[in-house]
Amino acid sequence: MKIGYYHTPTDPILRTGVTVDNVDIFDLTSVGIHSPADALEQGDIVDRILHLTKRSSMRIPVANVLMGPPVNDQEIWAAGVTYLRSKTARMEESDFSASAYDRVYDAERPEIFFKALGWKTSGPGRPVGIRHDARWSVPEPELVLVYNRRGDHVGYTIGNDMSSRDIEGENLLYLPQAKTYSASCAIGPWIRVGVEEAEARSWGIRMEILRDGRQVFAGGTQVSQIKRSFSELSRWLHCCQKFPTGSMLLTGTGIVPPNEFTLQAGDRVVIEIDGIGRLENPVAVV
Ligand code: DO4
Ligand code: MG
Repeated sequence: MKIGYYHTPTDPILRTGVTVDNVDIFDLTSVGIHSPADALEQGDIVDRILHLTKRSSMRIPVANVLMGPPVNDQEIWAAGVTYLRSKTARMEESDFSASAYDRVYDAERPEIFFKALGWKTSGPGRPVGIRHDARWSVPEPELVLVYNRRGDHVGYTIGNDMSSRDIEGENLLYLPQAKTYSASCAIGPWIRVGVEEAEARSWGIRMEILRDGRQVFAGGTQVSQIKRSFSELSRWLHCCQKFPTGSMLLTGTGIVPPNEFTLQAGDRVVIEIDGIGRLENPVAVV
């Protein structure tokens, strides 16, 4: 079951919807669920939402709607150096801080950093940003853990942790500037619910980058390559802080384009995660 925000070509107002078969969306706004976050507060989400779909009078083909980011005012955080590939790439890009990546990969405490606020994220089809003062910009396709306001892990979505590798590589203290700027985070379109960690760990993640309609990068990884368990990441995210409107955690990247590759304005980034779907965004300079 997947929950998201949708609108129709003739009505720009976002409504909450659910699909079970990827063919039809049942409208949940008409039965009192005003946001995906509201849906995630329902006890026993899958049964409760299935029950509500029986009362929903609106049913629309998925092919006829446009999707928004499934997020409102949640905080978006990100874990880093959770894949061996990410550790190696970051040690290569930095002269002075290489040992920091090496140590955090094996440390008990993971790297977790603030990424974005929900209202600042780009939904499907909306531009993701590359900084005008960066020379080396890459997308980071990541599985996202979704939490309700009690801190329960209730779903999964797709995220893009856009990053300026030259700025991060120059000095690790520049990490917030390399990671957090306008349109630096894309999320969506769907939140998958009712899936245990073991099943999510069997999913593949793929990314393709298109330039003038031609593929200039393609790569893939497996969720199973994430070094840390989801409960471990969740525990550290919620250690010493609460999120009264819910939160999301990007779980790190395992797909890194070659060092000579940098994104350009007009590129399209396409990310697919089995079990969730596809997130596609054009790239723009900010
Ligand atoms: O340490 C810097 C960021 C790491 C990151 O974003 C990742 O591994 O995905
Ligand atoms: Mg990342």
